Amino acid sequence: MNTKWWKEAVVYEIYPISFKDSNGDGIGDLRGIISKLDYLQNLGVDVIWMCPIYQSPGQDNGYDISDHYGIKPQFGTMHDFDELLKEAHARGLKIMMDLVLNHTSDQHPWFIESKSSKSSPKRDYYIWRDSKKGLSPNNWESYFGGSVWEPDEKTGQSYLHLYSKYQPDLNWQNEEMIHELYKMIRWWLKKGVDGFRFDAIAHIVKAKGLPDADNPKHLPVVQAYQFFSNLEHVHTLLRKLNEEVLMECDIMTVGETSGLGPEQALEYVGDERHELNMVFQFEHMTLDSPSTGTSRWESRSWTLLELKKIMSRWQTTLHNKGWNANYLGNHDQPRQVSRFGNDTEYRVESAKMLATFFLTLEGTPYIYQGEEIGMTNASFQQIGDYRDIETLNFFELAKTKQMPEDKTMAAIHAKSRDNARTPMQWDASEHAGFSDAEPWIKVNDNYKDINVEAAIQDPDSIYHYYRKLLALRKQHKVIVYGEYKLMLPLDPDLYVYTRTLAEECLLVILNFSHDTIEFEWPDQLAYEARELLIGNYEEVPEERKEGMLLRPYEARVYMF
Ligand code: TEU
Ligand code: CA
Repeated sequence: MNTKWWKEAVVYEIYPISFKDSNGDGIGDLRGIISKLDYLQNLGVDVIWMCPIYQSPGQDNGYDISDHYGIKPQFGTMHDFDELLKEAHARGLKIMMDLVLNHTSDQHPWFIESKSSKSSPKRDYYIWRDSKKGLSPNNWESYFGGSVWEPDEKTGQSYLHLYSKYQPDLNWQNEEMIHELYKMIRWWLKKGVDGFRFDAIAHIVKAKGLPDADNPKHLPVVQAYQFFSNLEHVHTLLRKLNEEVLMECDIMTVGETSGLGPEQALEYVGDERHELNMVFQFEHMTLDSPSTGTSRWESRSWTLLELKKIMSRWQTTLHNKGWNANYLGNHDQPRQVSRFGNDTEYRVESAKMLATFFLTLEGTPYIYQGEEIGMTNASFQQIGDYRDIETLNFFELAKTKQMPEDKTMAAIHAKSRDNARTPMQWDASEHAGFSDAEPWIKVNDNYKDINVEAAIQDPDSIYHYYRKLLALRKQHKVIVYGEYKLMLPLDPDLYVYTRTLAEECLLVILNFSHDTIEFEWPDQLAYEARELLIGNYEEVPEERKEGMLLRPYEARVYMF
């Protein structure tokens, strides 16, 4: 068993702009985070992953960096950052930074210089091409809608951007640029940060020649993920980054890698590869989209059988070879309880059930802010209440395609990234205790019922359930390292698995349905020796070996 501190850690993701405002401008900030460190310590997490707080025009809430060495004033100062690091460390909490290496802001001095002329020494830091007879250099579609190419009048060339046009992609064929990034990463390491999340790292390499994607329907732009995702050369670059910069430090790394399966993930996280500790996979995040190749804004209903299949493949393929990162939500995804649970009648039960799930899988769990109190999707009625650039671009594009507005809004309610970006709900006071002023984005209407203060006072709350789960994880190594085995693979309502480490065995039973479901105790597990470790219903009726009834969204973890 290859033990590591980052395997035993639980990560809490903070979206700084929406976490806690300390100075009454309606925007979350670093001093706000400092004021909540005790809260996080009490919850029992170990690492804070902080989404970008660098200098940025804020077109994509900080994922458009204009100075990697500076803090955006709305978040605070470098002094505040240093204090946050110190205060976190004093509480045994580690800080993981978000590194955006695929692109910068169009306001970054490198890009301003690159754009200034074809002969600029920094021209090659980005990806510039001539237009083809007034057309874009190729037909690739950007993640945020429209072409990946933005024409520039001054030099008559276009630059490539996989995300918004405010986020030009860096050219990883330029050694000088790469060395500038190394220098920057070393600078943060020297400050004592404990890890990095590598944003969109799967995309830093683009296919040679930037070829057009097949386009049988003659669309103006088409999805072309295969030309800029998980290409072989990414691995060489990551290994080099490790050799030259990361290797000596005992930090933790996680890469954001959409579009791969577990076998391919091993190329990033395999023990012998020396690339990343773990990656965020996206397979379970596409469960409720019709298929690859369709817009991520389309929805379909998903089944538990598919979820089991996907998660089981990741669990078994990586066991003893690499390491998983487990999450059900983040700042780019809808709220987990709204998406995979039930955010009305069984909100509390299903939020606890989902927590039981992703906190008892093999891998490092990532809790996204607000999940520990069961926060739900934003579901704003007016488009004017949305702030996310991807959502707003989609709305405009849908309009030009004459999509009926109710259909557009339904898609936004289901999938918008703003679902999970509303302010953290701290208490029942005005603006949910997030700020004294009107927040940058509306607070969810349900904050009077769903908030941290109420959750702390209620011993049966989701919050206290998370605390218990996190404490159990610290106590029992089997939860961290145990081998996963799926049981009842064909049961459409129950997700059941065991985790085994030497003599210790865990049985996890999760009812994903809103009905009461019968469960037969598996013969191979010693019923008599069982001990209920945790369950999400306060009272557990008399247990039975056969025909044990599991209530809606019930979760139980037994130990042998
Ligand atoms: O997200 C990137 C991201 O989600 C894509 O790489 C993904 O493949 C695609 O969206 C699938 O739908 C990161 C950040 O998490 C996000 O907030 C940023 O907007 C984005 O990068 C650009 O920096
Ligand atoms: Ca503020």
